[in-house]
Amino acid sequence: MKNSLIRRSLVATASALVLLGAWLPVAQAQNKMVLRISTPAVPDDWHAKMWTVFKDSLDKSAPGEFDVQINLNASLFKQGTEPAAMARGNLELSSISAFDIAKLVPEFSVFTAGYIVRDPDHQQKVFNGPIGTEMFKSVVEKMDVRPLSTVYLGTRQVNLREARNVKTPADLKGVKLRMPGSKEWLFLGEALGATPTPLAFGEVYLGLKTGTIDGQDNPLPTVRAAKFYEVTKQLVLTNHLVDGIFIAVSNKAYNAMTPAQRQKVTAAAQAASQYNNENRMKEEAQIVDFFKQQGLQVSTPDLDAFRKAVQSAYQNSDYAKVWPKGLVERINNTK
Ligand code: KDO
Repeated sequence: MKNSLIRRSLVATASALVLLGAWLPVAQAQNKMVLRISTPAVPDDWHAKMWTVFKDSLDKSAPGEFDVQINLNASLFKQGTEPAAMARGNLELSSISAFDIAKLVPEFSVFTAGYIVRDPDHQQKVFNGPIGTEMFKSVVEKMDVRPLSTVYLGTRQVNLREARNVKTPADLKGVKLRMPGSKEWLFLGEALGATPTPLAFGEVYLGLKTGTIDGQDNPLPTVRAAKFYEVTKQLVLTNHLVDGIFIAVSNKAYNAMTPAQRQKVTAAAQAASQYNNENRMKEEAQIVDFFKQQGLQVSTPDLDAFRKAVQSAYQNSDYAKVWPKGLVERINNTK
């Protein structure tokens, strides 16, 4: 009788311990704030690798507090749908482009215009100064997401399937130039003189290979990382857009963080951008030789002709009508 009582209580204690053991890790995981990240970037590109820097930085500064989940290749959300997913509460972080922002904050289209931002240093000064502060305030209010840092995506160049003599925008007439699928992007392609064709980033390689498009535009480190050089013959160094993306967190996630966590997440985003920016600039400075070795023709067009045509296309467009008075001058005067 006594023995069976002892046995029963031992069994009960053991099962309680087993239950507790199974439950504890769940509880710990539940206490961690999940930060889902989605980006179309390919693993070998700097703005994909930077997310590992973000994760490592947070794991160090806030051990056990966040569960950072990185999803590359647009495997979680389609390119361009990330801001809406963040606003709905289905995604916590992403890198959003000026083109994504311009859809909801029209004056942001100034940063989708070719030949406005001069170089990566100018870009950082503009976004880390008063212009960035004002513009990001509108983003927080109108998009329900908060930009945390500015990532230099690189300087966009034209990359063609078949080589041709391109000196001025007129030489791109009829060229089916792939652009990401929004009207702001298509306008840029048109301003360059081409026939813009919308296509998601993940479909560009095949489009170039099969000839459904004649070319695409992207910064050179991306042309390497996504292997577009395998299916194209020419790079035309138009330097038409010093492109930026912004590491952004949903307001919902940000508001759920403690002040200390917000500060750590912001610091991690800044470390990630810095890693990207330094490596990308270093690579851009020496990457042309790589393409030459791969057999690509690398040509420099008449940059003044491109600059004049693109700037006048924007100045005469509806986009420019919503740019606050004096903004372009303020951007130009940022040194
Ligand atoms: C592209 O689709 O060409 C683009 O460069 C647009 C950027 O805004 C960004 O989405 C980028 O693709 C992806 O991150 C893939 O590099």
